[in-house]
Amino acid sequence: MKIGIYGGTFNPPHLGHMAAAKTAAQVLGLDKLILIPAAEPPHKQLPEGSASPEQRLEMVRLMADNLNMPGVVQVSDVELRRQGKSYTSDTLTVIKAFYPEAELWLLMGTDMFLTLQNWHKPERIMELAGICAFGRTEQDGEELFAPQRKFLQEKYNARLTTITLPGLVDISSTQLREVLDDGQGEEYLCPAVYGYILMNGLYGTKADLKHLDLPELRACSYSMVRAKRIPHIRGTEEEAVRLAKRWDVDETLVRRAAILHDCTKYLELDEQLALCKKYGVELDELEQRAVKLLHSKTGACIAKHVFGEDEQVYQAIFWHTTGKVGMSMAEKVIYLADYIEPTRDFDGVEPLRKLAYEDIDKALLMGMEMTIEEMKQRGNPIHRNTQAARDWLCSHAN
Ligand code: DGI
Ligand code: FE
Ligand code: FE
Repeated sequence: MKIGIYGGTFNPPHLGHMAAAKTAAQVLGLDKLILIPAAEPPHKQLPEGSASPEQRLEMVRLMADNLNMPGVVQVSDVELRRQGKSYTSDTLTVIKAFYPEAELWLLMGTDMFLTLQNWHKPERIMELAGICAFGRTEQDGEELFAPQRKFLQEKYNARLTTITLPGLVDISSTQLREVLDDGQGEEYLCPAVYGYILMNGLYGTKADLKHLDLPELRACSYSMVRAKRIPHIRGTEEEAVRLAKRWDVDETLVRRAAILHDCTKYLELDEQLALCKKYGVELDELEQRAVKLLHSKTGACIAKHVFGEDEQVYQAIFWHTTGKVGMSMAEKVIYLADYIEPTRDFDGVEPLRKLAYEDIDKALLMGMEMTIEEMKQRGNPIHRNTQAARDWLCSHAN
């Protein structure tokens, strides 16, 4: 088994780290790639205004999830759990003990590679792991790389490889931190990581969460969900805008509702219940135990209280899972967009898509009847709002 180890301060993790991780995994043929944020880097003090170790760990987790390499990429908090400076030699020792048969590769950027002999216990590092250095281009630093390679090979008998990163994102975390407080730098970050930075006011970003532009609102939403849900949220936004154009509904309203509609989807039941309590949402008996029915309510609360969205956005999110009697056009659009957006794939989605642009009420009725049918098949209780919405549409869709 080949295992890559990619450590660093990740303050913050950016697209350059992502490209390096992806390329290294491919080029080296890694079975596993472990990302390890350092608690206290040995070679430098963390600058003032840095994110805390826990926040850096959280950002690395977001980046890892967004690398979309399940089963390969994982994040380790070994260095955060260890007291004192984060020495790579210690970390490699721990990993080697855990995977005694594995071939380890330590990944690092150019600067680190050129100073490897100055690290704590370099002989131990190179005994435990091969070194994989990233270059920007084929020629990049070759005049520096070549003598360094020769030196490390002769002195430490090191296993070395260099990989070039095509289209490397030319930014450092240092530069990024400098521009983030001016509202720049978004293009160098994975949206979910950028959203996390904004929501936590890191690096001097003091975004007014109540008046975010669309890209920032998207970033915040994506930072709250698993990466695999993002295509669905993007799809819902797209579909909602198309439906809004067709049915003459406010585009911005449905866009903002779609962006946020599933933002609390991954909260546990106890967290959902706590939010409902905090924001005074009353729940019936079924809702208190059916966690899937709660994210629409808590999502609406976050939209209103955290992001300052208006009542219509709140309502559209609130009713997106069950529907209700007397739905507004915006509520209908969000309900349907969620149902038929381009990444949805189930029996009957095509006729439903067609119908949504011909007769929105008939499409809604069809959607609700499909949901009811599915609930019955799965043995799930049908919520009274789902049933009432269906009956209401049945009485006036024809
Ligand atoms: O959040 P999404 O997956 O995009 O879609 P959604 O908000 O429509 O949620 C769908 C889930 O909600 C699905 O797992 C079934 C559940 N659900 C919808 N209506 C009812 C329901 N569950 C019960 N028990 N009763 C309902 O009436
Ligand atoms: Fe949902
Ligand atoms: Fe959804």
